[in-house]
Amino acid sequence: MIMRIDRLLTELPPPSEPDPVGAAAVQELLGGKFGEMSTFMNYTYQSFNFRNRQGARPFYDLVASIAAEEFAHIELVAAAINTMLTGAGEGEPGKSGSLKGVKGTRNTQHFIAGGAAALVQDSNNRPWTGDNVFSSGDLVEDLTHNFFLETGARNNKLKVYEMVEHPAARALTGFLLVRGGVHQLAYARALENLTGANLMKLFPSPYIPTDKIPECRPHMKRGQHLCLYRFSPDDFLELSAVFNGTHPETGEKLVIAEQTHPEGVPAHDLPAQRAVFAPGADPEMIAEVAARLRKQAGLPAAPSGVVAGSNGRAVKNGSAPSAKKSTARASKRRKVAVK
Ligand code: MN3
Repeated sequence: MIMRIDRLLTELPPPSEPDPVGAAAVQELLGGKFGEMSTFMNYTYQSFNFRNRQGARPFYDLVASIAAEEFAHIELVAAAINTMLTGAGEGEPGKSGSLKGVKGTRNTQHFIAGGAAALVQDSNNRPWTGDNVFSSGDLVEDLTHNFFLETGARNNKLKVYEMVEHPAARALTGFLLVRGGVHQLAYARALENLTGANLMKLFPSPYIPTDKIPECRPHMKRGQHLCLYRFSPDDFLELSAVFNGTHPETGEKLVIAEQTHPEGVPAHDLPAQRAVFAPGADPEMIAEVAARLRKQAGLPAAPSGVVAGSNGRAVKNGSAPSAKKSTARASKRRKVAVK
């Protein structure tokens, strides 16, 4: 089973100038053959299908833990696409011409099938398919496939980085290049530990060092290029048996994070888009109903969730928490960390 935390893995900028054409290109990183849907579902099914997992425990733990992070990568790509689409199709619901601004865009389904939102499709609007999942049951084959998948994913991320200049796409690709690099390395190290074959020599990867990309550097400074997370308070404890050695680019030691998962940051509460009926043509009516139901249920009048403020800081009950409070929350999270 999986536990859900209402945070994004990294900070994305708030909506700015909409870029629906760029968003259509970013779709490749979500629903493309080498996109996050593919990494998520490949590792998820490989972990579901893993036989003799006690006998092969460190490898099972590795695949299962990376699968959990990939869920958060899908969430992040969707958030970037939604940010880029915000404002592109905003207008009066039901009025002729409200959506004419997006008539010529690359993926009109973003607005017709969706509410100015991510679809489970690639950059040519083809739906993601389970045919993209390879789960042979053979550990060496599966790990080799995963290494190749991460290598292709990194290639695609670099091309989208080169193609799309929207700040949300830049923040997204900068982060995913760093984390995808760790996953690529994790599968290479697992194979090397299992068979002795060094795949990093077979594929000269990455072709472009991560530290040459400005949007990657802040994440590297925080050590995000070196660590794996377990995404579980008590399970998947054997990662260090296969994820070990040094980073091929920097020579630094690879580590298992002390925190079970990254602290994460609150997502921006993207505004309603009435012309595409998201979350409806009359969002105020939905908010009124929610407020009434909240009252009937004995909940506080203000929503309990946390969203990002316009300055990127967490906002709860309409006000940013003090630095002291958020530090206390971070240290509380760290306490559940297992060495
Ligand atoms: Mn990923």
